[in-house]
Amino acid sequence: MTLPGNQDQRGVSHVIVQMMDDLEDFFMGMGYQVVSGPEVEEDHYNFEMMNIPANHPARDMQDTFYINNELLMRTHTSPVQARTLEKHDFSQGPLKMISPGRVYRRDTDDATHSHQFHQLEGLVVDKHITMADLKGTLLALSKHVFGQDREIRLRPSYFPFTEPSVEVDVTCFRCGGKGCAVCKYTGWIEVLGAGMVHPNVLRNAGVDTDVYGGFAFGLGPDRFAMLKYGIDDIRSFYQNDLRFLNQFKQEG
Ligand code: 2U9
Repeated sequence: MTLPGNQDQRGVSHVIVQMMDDLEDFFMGMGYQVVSGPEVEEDHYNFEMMNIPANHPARDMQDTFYINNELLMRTHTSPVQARTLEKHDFSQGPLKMISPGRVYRRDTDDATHSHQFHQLEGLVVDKHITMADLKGTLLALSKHVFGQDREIRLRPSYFPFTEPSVEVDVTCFRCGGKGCAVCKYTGWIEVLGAGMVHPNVLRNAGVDTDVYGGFAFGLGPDRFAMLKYGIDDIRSFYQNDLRFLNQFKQEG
């Protein structure tokens, strides 16, 4: 009776789960639905539907773990969006969705690469969607995550599934854009990829491209958490060391 009781250890949401929860809240507040899908995916949805046919050079950068010729570990969460777009009934309104989840690549693990990491992709398809809609959305997102004073810039880039495609930089949250070690003295930090959905991708999903268009973006919750908390090694997320994980205890 007089012995001290056993103190239960209180668990902590994984820091990447916390990051994804926060992003989900942000996008749900703007009317997006959150959709998940299979991690073992068909080649058809992971590559063919995304305008990456067999022998496309982009397959090299997205080499993955193959179960057999048709089944693989998904290399991005885009197939969730392709599946949702294919089923979407536009007479019920526009499609606004995000797909957070785990993805896989044939990569050698080091401080900035992991064979398994996370993505959160977004997709909006409706009539009269422009690049201004994309830029406003990404600015609101960047301010939400990195601070209300942030600005963004879009640089031309290439993805098979968007045209035009952009890479998105945010002004450095540490120095405000003056230049420091965090932004490698450029004032800018690359945080996102995005673009207007390629007409081939819309047509693959049965969407009438004379009427509908859209934008899409992708970000890495691992990278976002590394930037936010100054974590220098992505492998820390996956080693389950409680001394690391317990540093991200939430309030309350
Ligand atoms: C559909 C149509 C278009 C998703 C997109 C990106 C740009 C992108 C990377 C950023 C860092 C992934 O986490 S990351 O490695 N993603 O740059 N993703 S546009 O485009 C889509 C998705 C689905 C149907």
